[in-house]
Amino acid sequence: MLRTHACGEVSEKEVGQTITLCGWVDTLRVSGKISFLLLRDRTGIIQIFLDKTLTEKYQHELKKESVVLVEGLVNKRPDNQVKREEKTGSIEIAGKGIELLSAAETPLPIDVVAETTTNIDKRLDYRFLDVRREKVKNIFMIRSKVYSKTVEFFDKAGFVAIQSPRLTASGVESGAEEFKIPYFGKTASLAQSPQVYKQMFVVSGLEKVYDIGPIFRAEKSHTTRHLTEFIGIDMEMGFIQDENDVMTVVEEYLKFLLAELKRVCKEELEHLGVTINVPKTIPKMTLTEARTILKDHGKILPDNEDLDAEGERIIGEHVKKRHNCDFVFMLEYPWAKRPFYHMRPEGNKKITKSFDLLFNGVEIATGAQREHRLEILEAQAKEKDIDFSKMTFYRDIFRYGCPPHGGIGMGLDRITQRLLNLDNIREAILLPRDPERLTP
Ligand code: AMO
Repeated sequence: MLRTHACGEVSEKEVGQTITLCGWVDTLRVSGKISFLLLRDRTGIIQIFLDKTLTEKYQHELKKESVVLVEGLVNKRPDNQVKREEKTGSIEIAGKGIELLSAAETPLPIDVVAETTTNIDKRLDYRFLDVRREKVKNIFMIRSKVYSKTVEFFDKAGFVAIQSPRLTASGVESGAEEFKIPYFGKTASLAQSPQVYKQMFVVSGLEKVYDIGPIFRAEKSHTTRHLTEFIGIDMEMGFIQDENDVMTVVEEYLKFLLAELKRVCKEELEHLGVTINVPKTIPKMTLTEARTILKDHGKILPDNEDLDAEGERIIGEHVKKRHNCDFVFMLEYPWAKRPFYHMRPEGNKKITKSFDLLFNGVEIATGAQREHRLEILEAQAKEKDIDFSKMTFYRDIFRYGCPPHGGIGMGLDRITQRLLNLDNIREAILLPRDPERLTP
């Protein structure tokens, strides 16, 4: 490796040692004939003292954001010089030699400063520079842990990781718009969900599967919660009694995830000013109950309608007040609004055995028990005017021994957005895709 230490990891233990650091020039403060270089890498910022010779040689070369290698001696700093923003505040490096590895052009296209006034579009155009800001970096450090802790949970809970195809012959998620692309003289669709495949591999005998990967939706939505490409966390499990079994696993997952994030992302969360509340249990509410609450807020939700964004917000606030919980499972969605593969309870054809999960008043997941009885599934498809005979490979799943099963699809980007109270989902994904944005 080029360096012996990372900037944020040098401590008083290294005093007296000569070390090598690499990083970006955060600031160069020239003070008369000497200067102080604040060198930054992923772990933090460290101060390097440059004497007259090094200052003369480098003061015009060390432009902000240039990448340098510094060799120097670790010294203890007098207390009165310690700057709070520097993680390694009690020590500084006496520079012995500098090598400019890559000069940054000036001016920088966006501000690489703690608080920027650059608008989000410009920041996204130069996302690799935007991520050099600590706040933005922390969002992605936390998102990375949301991903890895999700894998850890499902792995420990006995789920099998599958990676289903994203190039598909036809759409698999009824209701969601498909991106069509040319495919060797045919037309393919980019997967709008791994729905078919996760059910298929429960039926294959793997019993419990999860699939984390990109999902494509050709929706012309210009909202703060929709993307055309997002990361889905999908799971499916067999031999369930009903949809409550799925919700139980999801509750365990969230408790694990949030407790682990609190533990492993302590510093990042503190820096972002985010407090995580791990729920003891997640309350459940039917849409019928929600209708009454909404009515009290002057909002009418018709029988066959889904919650809209405002409805979700009102319910989220109600649950927070009543149960002191950031989450709520919403139950019994109307058949009119759910896909044909959701199971309906015995004796009530108007609702489904499905649920949504709201996090701080925004939907982050949809789940259900699936209809596994072929004749009923065929009849349900017919009711929704879907030609089931054309869905041969989906139909086959139910023909050769299919356990009762159910699952859920969650959005990694939405979880991150809600967790960190970000106004816009675009802040929670490195390179968002929406109807206007296809670059970088
Ligand atoms: P659904 O379409 O509700 O359900 O999607 C599941 C979850 O995916 C996320 N999501 C999105 N995130 C960002 N941008 C979008 N355009 C977007 N669309 C959806 C949300 C949402 O809750 N097959 C079912 C899941 C299942 O039943 O298992 C499905 O895809 O967080």
